Amino acid sequence: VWKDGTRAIDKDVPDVTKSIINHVNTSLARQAYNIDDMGAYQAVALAARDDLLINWNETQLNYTRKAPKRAYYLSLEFLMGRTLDNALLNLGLKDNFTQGVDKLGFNIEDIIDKERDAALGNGGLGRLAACYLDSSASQELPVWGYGLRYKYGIFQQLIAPDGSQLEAPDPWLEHSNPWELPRVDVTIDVRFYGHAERLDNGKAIWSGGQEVLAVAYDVMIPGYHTKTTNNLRLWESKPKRGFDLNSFNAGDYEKAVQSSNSAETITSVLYPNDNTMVGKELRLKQQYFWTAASLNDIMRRFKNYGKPITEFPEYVAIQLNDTHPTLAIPELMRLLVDEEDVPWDKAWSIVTSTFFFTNHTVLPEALEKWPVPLMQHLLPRHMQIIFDLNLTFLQAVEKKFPGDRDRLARMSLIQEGYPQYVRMANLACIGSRRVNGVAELHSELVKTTIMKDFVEFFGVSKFSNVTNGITPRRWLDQCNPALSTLITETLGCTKNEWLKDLYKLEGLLKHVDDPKFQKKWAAIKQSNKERLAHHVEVTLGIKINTKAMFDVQIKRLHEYKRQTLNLLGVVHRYLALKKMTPEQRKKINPRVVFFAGKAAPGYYIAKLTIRLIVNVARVINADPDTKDYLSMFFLPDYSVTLAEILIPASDLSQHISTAGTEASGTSNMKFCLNGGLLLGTVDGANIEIAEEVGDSNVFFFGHLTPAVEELRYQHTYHPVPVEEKCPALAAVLDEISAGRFGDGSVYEPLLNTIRQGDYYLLTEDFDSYIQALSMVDAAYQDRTEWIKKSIRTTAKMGKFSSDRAILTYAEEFWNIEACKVP
Ligand code: 26Q
Repeated sequence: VWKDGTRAIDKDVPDVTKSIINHVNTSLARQAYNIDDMGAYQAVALAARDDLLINWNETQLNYTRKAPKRAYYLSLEFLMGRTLDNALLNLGLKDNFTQGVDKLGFNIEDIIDKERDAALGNGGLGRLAACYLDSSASQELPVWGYGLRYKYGIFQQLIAPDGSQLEAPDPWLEHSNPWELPRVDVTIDVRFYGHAERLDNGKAIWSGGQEVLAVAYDVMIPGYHTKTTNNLRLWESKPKRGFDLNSFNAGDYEKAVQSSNSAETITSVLYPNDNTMVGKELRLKQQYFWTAASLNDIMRRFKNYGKPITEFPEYVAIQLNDTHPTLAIPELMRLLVDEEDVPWDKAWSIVTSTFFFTNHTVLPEALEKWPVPLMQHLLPRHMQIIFDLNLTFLQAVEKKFPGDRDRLARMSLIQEGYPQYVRMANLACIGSRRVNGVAELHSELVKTTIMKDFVEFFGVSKFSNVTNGITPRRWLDQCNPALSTLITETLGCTKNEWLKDLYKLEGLLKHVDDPKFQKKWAAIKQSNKERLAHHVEVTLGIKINTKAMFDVQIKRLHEYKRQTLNLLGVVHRYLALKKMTPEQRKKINPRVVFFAGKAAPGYYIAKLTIRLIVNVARVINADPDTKDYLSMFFLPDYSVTLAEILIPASDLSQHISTAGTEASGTSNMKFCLNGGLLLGTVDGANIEIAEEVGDSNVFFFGHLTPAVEELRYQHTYHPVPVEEKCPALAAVLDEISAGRFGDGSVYEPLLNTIRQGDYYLLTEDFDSYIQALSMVDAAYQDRTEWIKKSIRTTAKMGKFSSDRAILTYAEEFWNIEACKVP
């Protein structure tokens, strides 16, 4: 029985073994005595799925009966990772399954390890969506996710012999996926191309073109210790008609299957770009296919409530995860005006009461814009709607700011030129009730930069902040079970209580000075470091000194995230070590620096950065003078699952973006929750983390956001050579150029981004970065003080639970309430 009085699923150990054996015999059609770990995983997953399904059915039935207002989270990315361990923990069945599996002669951790990640996302934005689903279900909120069922998730990363990144496909569905339920009965027609004919009063008829089927696959999302099990609906594209019979009968088989192939292509692969816009037609097709199918589905469900269409916003809230689903705005207009006969103005008021828009970046290269000719061709009716909306909108702007032509040009949904472009952020803004950023600083930047004109037009109250969060279930209880147990013992409340009210972690502060507690805390960190070292030894065949400080930077490769700064810092340290005598070196604390992360396949500089990291690592790790004091690793194929091993093992993590560029960051929260200290710039959520834990428990460096613009101006119009600006950095660059880490000419394009222009301001921040690293070294010398900082950090992470974030969305934006399963 859970604390709230609801019953957990009853499944004792004999029930568990019975159910697993049953699935081996029936679902897998195999013999129980002849099963390997992979077969065992499949049977165990099916056994857990049975329990999820019971809860899922009851939850959905309850929603249908009670007909509450619902919220929908539209995201092109859901970076879920593995499911089995999470499902067992949320169901409260981990112990019984562990024992049951043991009785059958297997080890639960080995079985868990057989599952492939569901990697339907690039990075932060996709993982945030996954954390929000976990929190919605855990808070018993009627929230569904909508996304695409990509056949291939984010590519697998390999490292070539020369150190560069190679990409391989991620066929994650090769083995059947027990966590999805195909809903062949839920299919929706989606139209592309064709012709839109205007009628009176704003209506039109859209016909012809290509029709594609969207087929629903449902993924169960269990809440932590609650019956509520929500739904993530992913769409797969399918041809509407098998193949073109006319061509087939004429003997042209290639042409006969062409159009069905093009239908299947839509959901074949996740675009591997993160924080850069790529203007490919297929990507726009994905966006429309997904928003059209989702809105149609949402509309059908709303109609089952039997309410008048004008009450749509009383029962439906839709959150747009960045601009990727912005086509949902003209699509809902089309459904209301063309298909439901709602007058244009009424339709617009329904639309603008339904949508909410989250912005995740202010970087200009990441803001989505689509060529008008492309959109006209693919979605002729939507292009009409956008032009009509724009006309009315610009008239209103003109009325409020008469004669301000520059303002009109900036605010227009259309960027003029040849070709014209549709500005998706502007459309998302005018079509939504509220707009939010993802951390305090970022939300201020949204208001003062990309949305400044819109703040002046709509008023500031439309714009706000919801600082991101992470689920403590996956990012502490699941990935760091020993720490979770120690916390539960220490706090004197149940695990359920603190995992659902993370502010309770503050209770750890009482124990900061207790040497026994400190010792246990340190021992857990140590064993997590050994777990990581073991993993690296098994997968890469490399031995790691676990007595060293583990210093970790894991995130997508991007110039603004400045992995290069970290790398150049390591080279600087290496050169300094080389100059020391053996006696001097002995005083140095050994350090192991870990990097991991993928580069977009078309991002040349990011890929070159990986290549340099790998080749610097080779030289440093092989140098007998220094290798006991400094080593460095690039761990290939970063994933949610690898993060779950790396994060609990880190002493220090780096979040060192140029101030004002990282909207929030969420791994910073994960490291701190696991007692890793933070080395970072005054950017994104780093600032709020420091506010919580206190300045003395984080290591900050670098210029602040307001300085960045001025410095960039200086770099452009009054450049100063690196040798003058920052001699220490110039020396490092020269060593690389001179070939100390392999042919230096290979890296010139990367080094030149710093020597010329230096848009991300490495030369401005290098000295203070090196200084911050020395302060880290000094702090690590006093191990007891370090452990205290670590405890204090974890204790103050309450704010960063995604439960807090999702409740803010639910209460302040969506106006939805918990809907408990009776
Ligand atoms: C857009 C158009 C075409 C192709 C790809 C894209 C695209 C895809 C992914 C643009 C952006 C993304 C992903 C962005 C992202 O992950 N942003 C991160 O979001 C996190 C959650 O809010 C923040 O913590 C990070 O700071 C932010 O970088």
